[in-house]
Amino acid sequence: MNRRDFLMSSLGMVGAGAALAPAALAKPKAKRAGQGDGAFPPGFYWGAATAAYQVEGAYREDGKGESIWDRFVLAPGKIKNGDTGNVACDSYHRYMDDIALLKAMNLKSYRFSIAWTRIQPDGTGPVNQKGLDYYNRLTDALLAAGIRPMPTLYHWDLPQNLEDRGGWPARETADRYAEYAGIMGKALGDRIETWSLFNESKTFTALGYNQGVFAPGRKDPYAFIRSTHTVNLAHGLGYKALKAANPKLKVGSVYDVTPMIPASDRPEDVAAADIWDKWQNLWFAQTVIEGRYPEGVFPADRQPELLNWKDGDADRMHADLDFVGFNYYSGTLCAYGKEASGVPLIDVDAKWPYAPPALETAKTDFGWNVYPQGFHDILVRMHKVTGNRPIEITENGCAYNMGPTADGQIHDPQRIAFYRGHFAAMLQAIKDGVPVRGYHAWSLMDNFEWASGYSQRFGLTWVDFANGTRTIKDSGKWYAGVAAANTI
Ligand code: IFM
Repeated sequence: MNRRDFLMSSLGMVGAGAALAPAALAKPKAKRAGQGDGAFPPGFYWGAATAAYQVEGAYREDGKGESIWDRFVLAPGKIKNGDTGNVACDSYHRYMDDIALLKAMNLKSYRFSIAWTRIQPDGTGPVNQKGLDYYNRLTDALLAAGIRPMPTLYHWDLPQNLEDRGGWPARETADRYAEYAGIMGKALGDRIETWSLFNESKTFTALGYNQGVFAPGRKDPYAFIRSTHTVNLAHGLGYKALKAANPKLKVGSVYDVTPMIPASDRPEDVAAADIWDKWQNLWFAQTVIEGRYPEGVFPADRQPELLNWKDGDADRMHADLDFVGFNYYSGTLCAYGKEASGVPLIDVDAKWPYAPPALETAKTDFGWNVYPQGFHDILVRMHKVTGNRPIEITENGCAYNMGPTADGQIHDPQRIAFYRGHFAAMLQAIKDGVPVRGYHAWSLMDNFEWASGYSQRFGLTWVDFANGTRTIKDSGKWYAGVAAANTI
């Protein structure tokens, strides 16, 4: 899509309050899908997602070790309002409440993550049985409720001990990760079939090692680039460890993707979009699936040194993923420029063309662009990389922060509008041949939103963080209807 088409489609969404009007968001796609033709494929998994550090709390209970987030939240000024995940939604104790929410919303899949530090408090060594027991309980309760457990092994909470030994920039961390993956495959593989290796590799490496705004808070571009390679190695090694634990396991991974839209037809802007597509969308997903990096991001003669590449790494990082998870939040407009993005540059990439002007769309309360068309477009784009593998939407959602009104209910029409528009876009992608088999809303409930603490609410359920009580929002009730009918 060129800039003019893009802007027209974006402006179409923001005109005169259209962001609040579900019909306006859904209209173009609904027409293309055909009236009354809003059915999803039979057996489609409707679900919701959370992550361990964001919901569990119990940060020192039952032998849990310290993670980089347990440490990072203590650094002054890093987290809005000084919030921490020490208690969060208290899901470690209230997981049955969470399952009741899933049931009330008619959901058949729960994507949660496992805290490595509950299993191996130091990221290496013997298993902490009490930590494992928690995930045994959660798994068994989900299965009893008829809900598929879909764990992610790593959602950003590296054991602090491994960070002290070098963290993700150190190759050893990939070996430790594979050991942990094997432990989990053996422990839960008899009951859980579908496993995700990592959540959003590009985000936790960049924000944690380059920009310093996520744990562990480092600002070292060279360490950052190495960390991306270790994470790719860990994908391959972790995949093999899970398969060795139980060959029947279906192993995938979760990538956050965004359509890169050239800001103009100028060749420089088109090149900017192309290189950022490789760096942001392909660097992990395509690399793992194909066992090779996309060309042209770094100068070929310097790449091995930058990555700390060793003979045999192509095989080590390769993983013939059984499915792929995609997280989608918004689109990105790309224009040629230098340093305007605030992304620190290193000497070899001083020519990286990247200076994203703001997308001209409606915004969520977090300031993120509402751009459902991009959901369709990025699915069609990534399908070219993932081939016939099944795709699951592992996250999609929006932060709107309205709370209970006098009636005790949470009226959040903006969130319903957001979802309605994105479901229409996803359905169109399915009709266009993208094999999407499941969808997980982010999030089942309001939770700890990393550096923003509790200030941004992504939940279908309102959580009162003073006492942990949960109230399903209007959007959650609406979603329950979609899930039951398997149609929009
Ligand atoms: O809360 C996060 C989640 O942990 C990873 N994906 C994006 C969400 C919203 O920022």
